[in-house]
Amino acid sequence: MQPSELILTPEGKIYHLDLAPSQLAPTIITVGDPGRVQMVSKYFDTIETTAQHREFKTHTGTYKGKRISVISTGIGPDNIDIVFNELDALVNIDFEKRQVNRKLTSLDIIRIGTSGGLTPEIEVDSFVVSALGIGLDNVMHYYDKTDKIFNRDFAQSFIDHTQWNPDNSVPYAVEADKGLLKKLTSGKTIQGITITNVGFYGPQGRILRAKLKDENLNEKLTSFRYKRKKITNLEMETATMYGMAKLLGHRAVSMNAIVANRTSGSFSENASKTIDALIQYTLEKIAK
Ligand code: R1P
Ligand code: URA
Repeated sequence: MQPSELILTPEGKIYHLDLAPSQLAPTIITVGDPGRVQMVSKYFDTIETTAQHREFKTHTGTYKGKRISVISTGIGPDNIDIVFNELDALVNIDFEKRQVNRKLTSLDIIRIGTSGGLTPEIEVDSFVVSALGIGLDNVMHYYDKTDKIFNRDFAQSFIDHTQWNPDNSVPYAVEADKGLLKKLTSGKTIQGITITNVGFYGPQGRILRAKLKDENLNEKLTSFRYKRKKITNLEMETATMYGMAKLLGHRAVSMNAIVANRTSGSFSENASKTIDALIQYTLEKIAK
């Protein structure tokens, strides 16, 4: 692998994450906000590594004896392409030989993020575990061998129902890792279907001053059903994470703190408290 493809720093660290292979734990929590890294690591018993380059901040340590890395991805699917390729490189590429390892390693990757609820039942301050992500971004379409990863029937049904504008993207659907989904689900969570889109305003149907081509998009998302299941929430990373994880042989699940409800127009009065509760819930479940 050429230096232009596998980019390493003079210290032998992967370029964007600024991490060496020994600094990454096999269980990784991703958060969007770099400020949320410390909200997670403050619960660790120990912190062995801290790193930051651009929006990618990492703390690696232990929680109840389990080694965990918490990494911020920043906002959006484009950053997920960077983070997932570099996480995979840290465990599956020999940086000295610049070759893929013969024996591959699978990581457990758990997102703790914020999200907007799409139906009245998905109340502000609730926790949604995404059983499936619908990707309205295009990151996955650059990769080969996605046929076995995508749920084509689901995506087609979504395209038909929404009369999806092909100028926007080609929607795809990917499931969570079943083992992690089960582990992170309880009576405190709702299993849902999560839409991942490329923006927060227009792509999520928010109108401040710029007019939208389709002002009814969110209504179409709310009325969509697949085998009687509804779309529950909107955010900006989950489907891309699920696609990249499956493509590279890792396990991923996305935990959503619902901070807004798009049908009632409400926003959490104490989003930090809800995020903190989801962090504590997720850490407890991972440590078991
Ligand atoms: C938008 O405000 C951001 O919040 C959500 C979205 O996915 C997007 O990244 O997640 P985070 O709170 O993890 O950043
Ligand atoms: N994050 C999003 O992407 N959308 C919301 O409505 C709330 C958080």
